[in-house]
Amino acid sequence: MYIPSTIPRVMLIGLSYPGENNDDLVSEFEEVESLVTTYGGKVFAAVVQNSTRGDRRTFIGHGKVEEVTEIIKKEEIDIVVINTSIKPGQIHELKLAFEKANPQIIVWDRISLILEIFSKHAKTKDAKLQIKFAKLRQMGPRIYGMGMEMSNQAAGIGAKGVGESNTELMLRHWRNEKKKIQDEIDILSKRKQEQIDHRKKDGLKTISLVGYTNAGKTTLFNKISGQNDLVEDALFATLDSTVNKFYLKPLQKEVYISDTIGFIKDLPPQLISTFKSTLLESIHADLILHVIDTLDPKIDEKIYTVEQIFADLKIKRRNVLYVFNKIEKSNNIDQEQLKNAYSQFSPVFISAKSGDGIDNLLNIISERLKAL
Ligand SMILES: Nc1nc2c(ncn2[C@@H]2O[C@H](COP(=O)(O)OP(=O)(O)OP(=O)(O)O)[C@@H](O)[C@H]2O)c(=O)[nH]1
Ligand SMILES: [Mg+2]
Repeated sequence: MYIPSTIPRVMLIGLSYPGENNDDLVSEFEEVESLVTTYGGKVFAAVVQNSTRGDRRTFIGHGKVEEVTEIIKKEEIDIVVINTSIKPGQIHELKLAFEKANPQIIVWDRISLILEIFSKHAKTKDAKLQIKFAKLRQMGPRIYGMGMEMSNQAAGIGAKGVGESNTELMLRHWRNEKKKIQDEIDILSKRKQEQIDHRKKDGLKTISLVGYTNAGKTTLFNKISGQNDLVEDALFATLDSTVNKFYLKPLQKEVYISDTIGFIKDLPPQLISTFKSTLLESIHADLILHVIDTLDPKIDEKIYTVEQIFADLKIKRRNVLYVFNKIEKSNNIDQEQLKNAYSQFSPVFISAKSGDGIDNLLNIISERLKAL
């Protein structure tokens, strides 16, 4: 197949964990590969490194660095993605080493890759700022400062204070930038909070859709609210949240519904706190629909991941309703077993695609909202 050169050629470095079986390893690779696809790249090579290696300087260790460098050259790799989170200094070291094979090489860890995806898809000012902030934090003063050094050279500015070393200068610059963005985010968050309060005063209830990425939240959002938002078989297409008003027939009232970013395993806590402003909408909803892909072989693990994030965000469990989606295809799934396992979350079974179970879901939502 002919691949145009505009599609970045990506190499993955996966981690194998002690006691991990092959299936787990394969599914981790599949997940990171779909992240790469969502980014717009294509995977041309992959290697595995033992997670316990943890070399201080390069994380993967000297031997692996050599091996990867060889492959970068042979496969003409543009981006190397290491599927875990590592220190900015280690990313820097890896980049220096891999530059021997490709002077333009880009090295990302898992968080950087996620941030790049968000960057590509962010539409609102709020989302863009949050990403900028997370990236800044992710890079750390040294890598961020390297960009500054170059731009200062180019612009001929030597704005160094008396007795200030380069490192101090970079740190100061990095801190100032962070503060500036944080202030802007705070202003927007405040405004958003005011909108939420305003809606509350209207007396209209809000329901929000949350869940693991690709569960079908946006499909359900479109189905219920009659919107036509982007649905993609891709991991979290967007960081923005969308709110729409619709008439909830059984309740005979209008309600708000919000759709937002899908969660993912290993979304680092610092990212969650950065995206809190985006998630405000969900946190403050009267009812949260946790949308679940019933076809997913890793269903329990993904439910658990989302639960963990709920806990981080201090979302009350009694506000959560489990919505098992994609049932039109899940012939082999034991609904009774899921019902029993998650009985405390009043599980509902639907297909956002075919419309199966949607009327029942709307009835249940109405009952829950009435009871508030
Ligand atoms: N078979 C089937 N596929 C569905 C159903 N609902 C959604 N999908 C598919 O699942 C994929 C993901 O759907 P989205 O609605 O974009 O999922 P999402 O939860 O919004 O994903 P993120 O925004 O990435 O978090 C798409 O390919 C949908 O067509 C369903 O009821 N049945
Ligand atoms: Mg979506």
